[in-house]
Amino acid sequence: MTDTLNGYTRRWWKEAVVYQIYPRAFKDSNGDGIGDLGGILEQVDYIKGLGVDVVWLSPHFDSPNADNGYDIRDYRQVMAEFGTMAQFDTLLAALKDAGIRLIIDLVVNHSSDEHAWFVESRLSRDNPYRDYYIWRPGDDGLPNNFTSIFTGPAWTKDEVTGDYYLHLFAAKQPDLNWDNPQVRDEVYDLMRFWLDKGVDGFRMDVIPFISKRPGLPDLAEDQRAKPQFVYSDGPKVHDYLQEMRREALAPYDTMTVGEAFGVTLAQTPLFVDDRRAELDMIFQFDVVEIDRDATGKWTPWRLQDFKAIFARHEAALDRHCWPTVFFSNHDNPRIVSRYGDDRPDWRETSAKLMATLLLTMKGTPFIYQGDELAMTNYPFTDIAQFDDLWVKGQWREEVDSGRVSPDAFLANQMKISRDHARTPMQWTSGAHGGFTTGKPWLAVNPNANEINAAQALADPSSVYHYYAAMIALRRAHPALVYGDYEDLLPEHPLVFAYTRTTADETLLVELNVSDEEVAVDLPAGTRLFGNYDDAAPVLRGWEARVSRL
Ligand code: TEU
Ligand code: CA
Repeated sequence: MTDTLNGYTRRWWKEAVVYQIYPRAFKDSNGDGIGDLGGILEQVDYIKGLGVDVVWLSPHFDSPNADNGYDIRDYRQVMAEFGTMAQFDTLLAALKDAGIRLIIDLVVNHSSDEHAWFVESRLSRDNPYRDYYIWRPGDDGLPNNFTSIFTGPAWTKDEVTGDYYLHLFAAKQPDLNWDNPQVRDEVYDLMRFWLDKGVDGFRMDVIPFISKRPGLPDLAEDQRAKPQFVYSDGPKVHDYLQEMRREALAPYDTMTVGEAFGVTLAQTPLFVDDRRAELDMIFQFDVVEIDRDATGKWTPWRLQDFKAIFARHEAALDRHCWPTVFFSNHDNPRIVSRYGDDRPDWRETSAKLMATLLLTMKGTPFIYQGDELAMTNYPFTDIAQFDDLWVKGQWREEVDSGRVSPDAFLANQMKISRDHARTPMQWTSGAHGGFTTGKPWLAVNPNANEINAAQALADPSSVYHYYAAMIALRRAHPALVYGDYEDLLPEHPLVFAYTRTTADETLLVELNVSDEEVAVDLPAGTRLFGNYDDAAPVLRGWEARVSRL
């Protein structure tokens, strides 16, 4: 595919819809309470039924699971709890048979501290692997004021040599030293290992963090609340990504998407402009940060500001750049609880509205497992119910120190916790939502008796079938992929209305982001699809409509 449409070069990954699987929480096939590759294999038809083109698998590599696999001990082994390499190969083949590509999670800003490289590295100052990580002498205390994204200092003193090593995440996630060419060669080598197996590309974990500022200068006072804007802005990141493309990716037909935590919209083209040969796409954090204040706590958001993000992207990204669209992932709360309305009367309608938005916006859409069932946030009431190391770190820092009350802490986590996304997939109304016959590693949401895949598959008007129909609609209308984007009502506080236009057609999307009836003055057009059965003169509560003008 090398032709163009509306000025864009057509590529399969621009036209694809991606489904993200967090294996630990997807489906357990052997009763140990942990999701696994066998479980995914059982559900290939379920995934195929949505009509998605690509699966992104969160880390499936050998790991001690300090951060649920985002701390890799061996990049060439499958996590024993998830299964075997033979099962991985079977899954890859089964997905290909179903017409689905597979991308895997490349976590190479850091490894586990149990990775053989780090085990060697910490042994002595002159170990050949010493320079695989970032060490500084420990005599004068912390080498600089960097903080870990997961709270506390980004340095840990290692008793063997008395030196500190850098970890921008947990202490069990030491940062690799990308300035060492041997490290880069190791990474390109392991990428080829998986590409040679037939994987179709990578989602790259916090990839902008790989280049560190020379001399590791301290964070300024105003950088300390959100250090990601410094960590993502090292001088060599683009050299390394271009080298990675040449050395590892170029011979293969891949898709790459970088998790660009801390990258601004202005910096985005530097990563994704196709003339630079770096990444195909990045995850920009504007949308998922809309309800966070300057310190990262939850804060209410306005529809006008939400809409403005998409208008800014349309203006800032030219025909050489391709966006992504995502409202959730394994690091964020559930879509329907956060942007929709998860009360019983509106849960399904508002989840369908969010599906309409996700699948009619410009950019490759990413669906996170369970959002196609309109799964909701978990009703957490106690710190003991959480699994995420980040929540536990924040609790120690804020509650144990007496700065924040337990109630205030829990109220905030109810809004933002990553664990909302990580509770097990709800397959049936049976015990543990049909996720496992054993004891699940994280509790299943008590609403699984009503909200589950068996129910959704049986109900033609379910959110699952709505996703499938929206994906089919997107496939049938190239304007929904490549069309120009224009916001028709940027100042409206309740309605999001926009067009997607190519030379061949103009589609109008109308979304009432509220439970009130609203009348808007927009052209009528021919109704193609929506979350109510019929056309009406007003937009009803959480109504979503797609029409052709
Ligand atoms: O996330 C990077 C990251 O910084 C997020 O945890 C971010 O802090 C959060 O989304 C802000 O809302 C990646 C992975 O997605 C995450 O699961 C890992 O824990 C982290 O890297 C470390 O590998
Ligand atoms: Ca299992």
